[in-house]
Amino acid sequence: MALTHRSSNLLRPFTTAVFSSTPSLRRPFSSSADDTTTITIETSVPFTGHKCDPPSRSVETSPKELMTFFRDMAKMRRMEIAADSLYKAKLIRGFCHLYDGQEAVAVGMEAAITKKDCIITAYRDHCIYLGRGGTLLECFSELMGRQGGCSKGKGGSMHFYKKDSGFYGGHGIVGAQVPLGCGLAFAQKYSKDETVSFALYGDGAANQGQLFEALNMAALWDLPAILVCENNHYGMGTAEWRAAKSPAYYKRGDYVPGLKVDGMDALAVKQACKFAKEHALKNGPIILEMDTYRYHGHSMSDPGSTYRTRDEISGVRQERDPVERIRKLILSHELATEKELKDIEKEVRKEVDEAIAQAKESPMPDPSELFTNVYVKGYGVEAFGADRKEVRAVLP
Ligand SMILES: Cc1ncc(C[n+]2csc(CCOP(=O)(O)OP(=O)(O)O)c2C)c(N)n1
Ligand SMILES: [Mg+2]
Repeated sequence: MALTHRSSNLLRPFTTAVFSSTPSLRRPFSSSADDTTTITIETSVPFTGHKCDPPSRSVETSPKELMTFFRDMAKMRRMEIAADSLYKAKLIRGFCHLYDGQEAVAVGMEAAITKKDCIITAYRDHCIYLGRGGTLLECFSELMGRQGGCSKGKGGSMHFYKKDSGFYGGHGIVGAQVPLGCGLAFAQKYSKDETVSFALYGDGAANQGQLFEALNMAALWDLPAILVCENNHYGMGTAEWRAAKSPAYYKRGDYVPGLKVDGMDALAVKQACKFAKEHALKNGPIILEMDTYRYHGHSMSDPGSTYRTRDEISGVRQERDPVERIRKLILSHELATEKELKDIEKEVRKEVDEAIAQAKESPMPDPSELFTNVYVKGYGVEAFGADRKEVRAVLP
């Protein structure tokens, strides 16, 4: 049996059903005059609901939002490609899980919520951090273990945080962030501040027991918790159908409503997250299954080509790529020319290169920092830096 069994639905072509409420006039992206004009776009595929009536496929957007989606996703894509090179050059060490392919989830979710709403995720966290308003400089500094990083260079790739805009990490234990996310939702309900928490997890994590325990409590107490299953169809090298008896993750909450969403379509993600926020504030938890795809392997040690075919990867790139989808929408609505979009990509590339150069100037954490922000103090244990020479200290 081929390993890609049951994955043919990964290749779903873009819809051609795109319509606008305004005449398709040429609007240069640099002009802000009609940036807020309403454009109505149909999502690529309909939403599928479980114990709820799904929202409409017609999503309202604007030239400004589409241009922002394009720029933000291009920036995320470029950041991850640059991280790949930095890893290969040994400037990033340890774990590193890249998000390219899944960008529409990060930008679509942000477009539906505020920074008072909380997000918590697993280790594939770089782009979520950027979406929360983090800078490229903080990202690259953290990735390279520098003081200028969002966790002062002590967290690395898997542990990005930004509490001032409701981002609670960056977690390495599969599934463990889901109960924490429900705890955030408990605090939000307790303080009556009308905000919600998004707890992101993968299709592999969806089989974890603690997820169901947390969901039970969230449902009992009507917590404003939105569980977002980023179904990229693989947990490390294991295809979803080999790990899950039912890979219909949006239905796996049983008594909790769910929605299946095209996670490669930023506008569908926005619509679903808006719907979920309204639902969660009124009725308690809901599950969103985002049908998405990661182009890279699971982590830097996985070439990502032994358990899936190259045709599958290039097929998704050609048919469903989230950046290309927005590019096509912008071009078909004549909001910018191909050249203008290429120029944005060039600008983004420059921003990324500059951030990397600046991050390299940031010093490594001081050895005295080895023992701060940890729960348990050492017992005279010796600690070393990555190369076992540079940083060396004895835990107090
Ligand atoms: C409790 C636990 N078990 C196993 C691992 C090893 N592990 C790390 S990632 C991963 C796969 C998770 O896949 P998925 O939830 O689909 O997320 P994705 O990597 O696809 O984003 C596993 C088994 C772990 N980190 N924690
Ligand atoms: Mg997965």
